[in-house]
Amino acid sequence: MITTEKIEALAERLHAAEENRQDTPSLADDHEINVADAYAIQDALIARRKAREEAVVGVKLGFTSKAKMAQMGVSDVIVGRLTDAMRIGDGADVDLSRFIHPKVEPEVAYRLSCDVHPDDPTTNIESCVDALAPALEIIDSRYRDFRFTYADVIADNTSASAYAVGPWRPVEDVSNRAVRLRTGDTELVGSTAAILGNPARALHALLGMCRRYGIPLRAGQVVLAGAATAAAPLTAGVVECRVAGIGSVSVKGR
Ligand code: OOG
Repeated sequence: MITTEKIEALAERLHAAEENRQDTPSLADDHEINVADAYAIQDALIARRKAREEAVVGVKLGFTSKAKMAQMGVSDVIVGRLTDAMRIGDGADVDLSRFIHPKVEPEVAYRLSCDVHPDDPTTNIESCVDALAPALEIIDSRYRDFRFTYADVIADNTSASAYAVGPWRPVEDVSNRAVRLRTGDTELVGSTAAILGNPARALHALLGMCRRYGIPLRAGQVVLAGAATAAAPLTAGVVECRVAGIGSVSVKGR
């Protein structure tokens, strides 16, 4: 376990990288950080966003798909926080100059209808979900060349940077739906089954992680269940995620 001073210093380094749009080397190059330290750094990073008047509006899962695990060379699920400053309207423009080296991923979003109490063993997270939607997540690792260890990426709030959610609709089983991510010159095709076999499983994984790391889940928050394909570079032009039977969401890079 590293000291509180070290946690604050490393959070400051990642926060400055995000604010200045300037990448930074992996923390693991010169620090020994375990997973608990990494979540503590993430907490300190979120405290800085709150000090900047941002509100936490949801959570996101990462590495819920084998394609993403293989792309980034890691093997376990991670959780990060979404703030209101990260939200982009469906169809809205997104200014590419606010990022370092953004990538985009097609996802499924869930909406929480009640506060979830991770410590209560009787909690049924699925009964606290009232809607789902197609979603796009923009990841923008603060690390040089997206090169990071498992602890690094947790500390960096799991590369969370921006997201857009399409029209909400009632919850249904979306365990095996085709997912298409279309950007200017790339089309990636996958399935919701890539998300832990069924995106609903991501909710259970989330509950376990929130229990372990003391992350609160509140009514109205959004849960991004994780990418259904590998990530594609975010470039100028329209980017669309379409999930069979539940619709689409897009943003326009400028
Ligand atoms: C980490 C974030 C991965 C996902 O859906 O798997 C992620 C990264 O690849 O930079 O959000």
